[in-house]
Amino acid sequence: SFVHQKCRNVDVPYLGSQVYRTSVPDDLVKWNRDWADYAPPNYTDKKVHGQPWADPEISDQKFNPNWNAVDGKINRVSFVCQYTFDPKTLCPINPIGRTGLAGRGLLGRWGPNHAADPIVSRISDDGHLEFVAIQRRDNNEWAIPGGMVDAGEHVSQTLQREFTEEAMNGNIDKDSLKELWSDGKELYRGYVDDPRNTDNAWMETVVFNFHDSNGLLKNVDLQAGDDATALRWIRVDSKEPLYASHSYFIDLLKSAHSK
Ligand code: RP5
Ligand code: MG
Ligand code: MG
Repeated sequence: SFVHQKCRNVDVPYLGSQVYRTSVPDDLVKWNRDWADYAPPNYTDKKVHGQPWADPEISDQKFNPNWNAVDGKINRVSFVCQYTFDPKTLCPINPIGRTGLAGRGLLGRWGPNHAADPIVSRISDDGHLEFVAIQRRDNNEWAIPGGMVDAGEHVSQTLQREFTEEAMNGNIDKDSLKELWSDGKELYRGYVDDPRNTDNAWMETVVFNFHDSNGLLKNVDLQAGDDATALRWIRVDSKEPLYASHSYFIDLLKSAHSK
């Protein structure tokens, strides 16, 4: 079964910090494997505290979320399973297993943090399937231009908003891509092996493909914006390393187009 890798990296400190994860061997990822002395560092970035997009501390008396449910405007349902809780800290437990770090790191929500990933694709003039990729400002890796689902936002809005922000530098020329957005196909929904994941907070996403069969993007100025510092088309067969689980999502894109 699937074990996460990128959120167990011990070669570098956790993004934006000096904190190193406890090294978790493959065979001790699952929580049901005994590891009596497991005591990972507890780390939540200061930037997270007090943000409108972030939860309070678990111990905060005023914080009474509806776990495993749509909690007002926040989706706390996991695509993976009904998550459980650490009996000592009462924090939600990563359904894939240990990551070597407790707390939330850079993530705002305890439990699932929901994102959406728009894969905008086309066939190049010389016949290759390719997609719009951006370079992330936080760690310079190439990625699908995805982002977090805002409170109360519908996933279909997140997909368009994030693409517009990160790959069109905010140019709101909505109508030119109307046809593209109306014909999305879901490729994936579930856990993301994101390097920011912790034992108590993790990324989940919905991945949609918007394939430009009609050359609509020829009339659109693609340009990196917001959290993206560069943009380019990447061929699906380039084997180029991508952020988090994004290579897997591109494999799904490839299969969807080879049918
Ligand atoms: C990944 O992080 C998701 O697949 C999505 O691409 C991204 C969302 O986070 P930000 O881009 O907003 O940092 O796990
Ligand atoms: Mg974004
Ligand atoms: Mg993003």
